[in-house]
Amino acid sequence: MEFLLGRLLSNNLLNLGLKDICEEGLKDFGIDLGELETVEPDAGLGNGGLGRLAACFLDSLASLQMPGHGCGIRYRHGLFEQKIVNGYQVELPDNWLQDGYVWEVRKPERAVIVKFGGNIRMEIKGKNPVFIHENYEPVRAVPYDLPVVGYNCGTVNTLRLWSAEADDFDFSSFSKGDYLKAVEHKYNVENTTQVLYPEDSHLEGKILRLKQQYFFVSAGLLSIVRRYKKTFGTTMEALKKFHERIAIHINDTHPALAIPELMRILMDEEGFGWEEAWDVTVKTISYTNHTILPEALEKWPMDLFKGLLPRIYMIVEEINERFCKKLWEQYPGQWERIRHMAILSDNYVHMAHLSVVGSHSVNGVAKIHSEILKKEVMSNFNQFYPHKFNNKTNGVTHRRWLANCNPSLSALITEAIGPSWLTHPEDLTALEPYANDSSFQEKAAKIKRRNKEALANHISDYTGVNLDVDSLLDVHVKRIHAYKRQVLNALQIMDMYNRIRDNPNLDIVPRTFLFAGKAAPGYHLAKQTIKLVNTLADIINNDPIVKDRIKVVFVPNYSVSLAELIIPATNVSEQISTASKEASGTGNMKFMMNGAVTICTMDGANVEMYEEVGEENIITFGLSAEQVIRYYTFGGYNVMDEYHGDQRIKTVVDQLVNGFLGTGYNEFSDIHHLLMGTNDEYFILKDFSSYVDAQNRINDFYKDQTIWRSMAVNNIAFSSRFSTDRTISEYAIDIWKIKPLVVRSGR
Ligand code: DL6
Repeated sequence: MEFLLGRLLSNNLLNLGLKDICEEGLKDFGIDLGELETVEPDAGLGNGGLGRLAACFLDSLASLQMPGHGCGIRYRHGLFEQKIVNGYQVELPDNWLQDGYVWEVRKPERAVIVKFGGNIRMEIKGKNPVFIHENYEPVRAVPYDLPVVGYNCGTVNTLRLWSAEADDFDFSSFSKGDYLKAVEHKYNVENTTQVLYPEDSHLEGKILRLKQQYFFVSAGLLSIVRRYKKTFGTTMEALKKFHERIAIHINDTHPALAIPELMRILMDEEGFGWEEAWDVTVKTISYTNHTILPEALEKWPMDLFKGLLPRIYMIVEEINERFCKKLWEQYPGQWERIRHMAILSDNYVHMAHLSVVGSHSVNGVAKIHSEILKKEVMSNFNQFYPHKFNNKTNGVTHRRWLANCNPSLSALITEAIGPSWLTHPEDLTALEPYANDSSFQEKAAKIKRRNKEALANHISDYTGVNLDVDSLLDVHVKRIHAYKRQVLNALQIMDMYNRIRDNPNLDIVPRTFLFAGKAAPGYHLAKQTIKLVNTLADIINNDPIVKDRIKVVFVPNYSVSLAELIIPATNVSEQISTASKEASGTGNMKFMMNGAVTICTMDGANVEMYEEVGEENIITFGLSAEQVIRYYTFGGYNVMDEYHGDQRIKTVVDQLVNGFLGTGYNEFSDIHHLLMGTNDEYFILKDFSSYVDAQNRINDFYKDQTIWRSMAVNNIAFSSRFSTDRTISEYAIDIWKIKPLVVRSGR
């Protein structure tokens, strides 16, 4: 449902091998390629990590010459534009299509009709029941195709984005003589793909979102089946082999309706019986879980679901009944267990349960996350279907996130080890000996400084803050969320500030704390966090006692393009989620590839980064996931012990509400409540002391630039496991059973 593409021009030129020559050629006309690139809108059709992962997958699929395509929604408005006014986030619509979009090709001749609402009539034909959908609202789904260009290999796959349009024929007959009704109908239909829901890791049960989900799933499946029949024939025999030639992967549960929709197409349109259709469906579909946060696990009220998708609801009911029967056979009398596993229960349709039951593979996105799924969140399902569960650790495309966004570092790497790492990222390990080579270290450090200068120019244009390019750049960029603990970072900055005020000669290296990220518009705590960071920036940056030794900056409107500017300039990457909560993280990998040192909890893919790079090149702190889970089981810890037991903690917590920040009680009351009122649900105060110690270790390492530079180079050298080339190869072999389709041998 999300593809967070960012800009395509520069990446496409890189993959086509045309970047250098275009840059040179444009120079002759006085055009700077970098400047030209900024004309392209940043396609923000996703909220964060989940959507960006999908975009990285597309790059690796094409670059590995795999026949794999994307299917999504052409939202007229992508993720909102963030402005900061008086320190507060203000949301503006993202009008990314206003000047047209050069990469898309509209294909009206491939449009399909998606049916909503109405009623189902059953007829008996021969001996079999036939279900007829009547009085439905037809919505025309028109595909827009974007080329996905592989790196140096001739493969161009497709990202097909569906747009809702009023169906002309029905439009005129239904609205004859009633102009207003006709306009209203057109508006309602086109509303379906009007906007991306801006909630990240939190889902609201809005009917329009369910409509979006069915819209793109149904359109996608209808077009896949149509193409399949055209290629392999329309006979029953051919269709029974569907799963041998087609693999459909659902990115979280947002497209889970693919399961009942494929059942519907096979049964109602192609004449399959239930058993045959179920066999093909389960063998075709695989599912990735991206979160264990309860508030992000999708469930739809049954009544809403049934009204919008009457035939799909009937199919889900039948899937549920058959599944519960099997559970009953295996666990006779265990009603509670069956209720917990049912797809339909407590008046809701549970989409994660549907996804597990209707697919042949269920994977988490980092080792620790997959284990938590198996042992905690989905332990019942893992016992029932042990063969389905597996892990596929996430990655990022190293071509966009190193080669393209950090061309100078990329050239330095190629100069040292040759260019093979572009297609074989595992070759990056050949950099290891350079970690202690002073000339390489020096060159890498100079590049980092130049990248900081480029970032400093942007920041001064957008925020008026002058970034000290000689300071240690400490970066916390991602969606703003309690579990990602931007608040923990803010509190340690307050503590550092208090220490400098108490002792103006405190021995610390100059540091710039950079934050960026969007808060969901209705998420007050996250919005208060943005205001807190901006308030700290105001106070600290203007305090003469601090004398520029620490600075705080919040860069507005975080996006893929902004990340491409920030990440190459970063020294320290903040990955400080409450252990067990961040399924994987992918920003962590991008920073590592660009030679930042990570400060982190042992959460998500941080654990595997630690395994790869070794404990001497990463800074860890805090509770383990096991400890966190154990605390939850026994009702948490007593926050008062931390508050009264550590004067530093008491001071910073009190400063949130005692006027120290120049604001009244209400300004940061949600944050204060998160810490003291919810008994510190995210273990912010519990991890505080160990986090401050870890920050001090950073300070000490950075003082010795030889050590620091060696850590930076080691991080690049050992980042190769986190390329999506590795991730995609694992999906291809273990789950999809697909092989490269060589167009032109270039690798
Ligand atoms: O798998 C991609 C990405 C992970 O790296 C993040 O750790 C995880 O939070 C994110 N999950 C979501 C969940 N949203 N939903 N549903 O965005 O996935």
